[in-house]
Amino acid sequence: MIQKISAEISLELFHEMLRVRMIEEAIGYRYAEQAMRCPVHLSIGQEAVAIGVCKNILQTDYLISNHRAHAHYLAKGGSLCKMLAEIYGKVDGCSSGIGGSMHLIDLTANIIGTTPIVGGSLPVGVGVAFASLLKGENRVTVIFFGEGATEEGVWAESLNFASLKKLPILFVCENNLYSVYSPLSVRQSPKRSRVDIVRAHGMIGLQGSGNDVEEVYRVTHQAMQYIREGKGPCFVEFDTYRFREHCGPNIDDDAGYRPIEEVQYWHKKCPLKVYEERLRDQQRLTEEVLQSFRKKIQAEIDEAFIFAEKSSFPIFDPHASIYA
Ligand SMILES: Cc1ncc(C[n+]2csc(CCOP(=O)(O)OP(=O)(O)O)c2C)c(N)n1
Ligand SMILES: [Mg+2]
Repeated sequence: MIQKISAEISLELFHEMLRVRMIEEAIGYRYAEQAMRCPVHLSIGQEAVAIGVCKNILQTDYLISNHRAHAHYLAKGGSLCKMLAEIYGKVDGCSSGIGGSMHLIDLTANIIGTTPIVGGSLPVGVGVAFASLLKGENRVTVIFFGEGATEEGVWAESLNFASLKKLPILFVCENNLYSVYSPLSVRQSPKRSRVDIVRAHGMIGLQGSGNDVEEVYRVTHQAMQYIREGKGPCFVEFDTYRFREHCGPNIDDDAGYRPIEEVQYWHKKCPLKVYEERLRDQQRLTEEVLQSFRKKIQAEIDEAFIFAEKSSFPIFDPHASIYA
């Protein structure tokens, strides 16, 4: 496993997490204007998983994700302008304005799609990887899903087929401990280890802290080496926590389904805050650099919102194909 992360990579990891955080905070802030035309599932608090994973993958690799996909899409190099236009339901959106936040596609970045059917990203990603293998491509397919997806039957079918065919897949489980309002403890036995399930299918399974971007980067690096050597699929599970409500821009700490001590514990482990402190201690990040990052990102966000607002609404044609 790689031990040292260069100053250059660490600043990039921080910058990319900050960018995703600022973009989603802007979406949250402007959601009340009611110009966004779809529900949004924000990844605020979970950025380290998307960034640490995607730092290890190439533009040519494929990505499939779920309903909570903004961070994955942005980390993989999807266009921000097109993502915001999509959320605004506009024709210049990455899915022509008819998909919304949960159906993001950017084929120029090899983001094949995102799906809100829990577990749905699994078989779609397995199919993409199988097709890629048959075509003789040398690409990895990365599949993101929440821990809720591991309660769906299709989870077992996907693991079995991926392992049987030694498909080049990185399965990424973002375990934020909740499926909507239900904690993991009322859904899965404490003895049910997802890593053990994966291993029972003859696959490699690794775990790490999803709030430590360097740990996510290192664990994923190890997994990707194995996959790129043609040894078959790999599963990684990262523990993390969402800071906003399941769906929507609000903070719902007073809703009562999550103990306040638990919320506070995870806020102390905020991936951005923790990493900013570490980089400052290591003298890799100065106040000046931080402010220049913020300024540049804010300018990009402002421009992207203007792009989304100026774009027009699509004229719905049920026979049109965005793949044409
Ligand atoms: C098959 C299916 N069942 C139920 C739902 C409703 N639903 C949408 S998101 C969600 C929670 C999924 O939890 P998890 O996979 O852990 O992802 P998270 O929202 O925590 O990121 C549920 C139950 C759905 N979209 N699809
Ligand atoms: Mg979850």
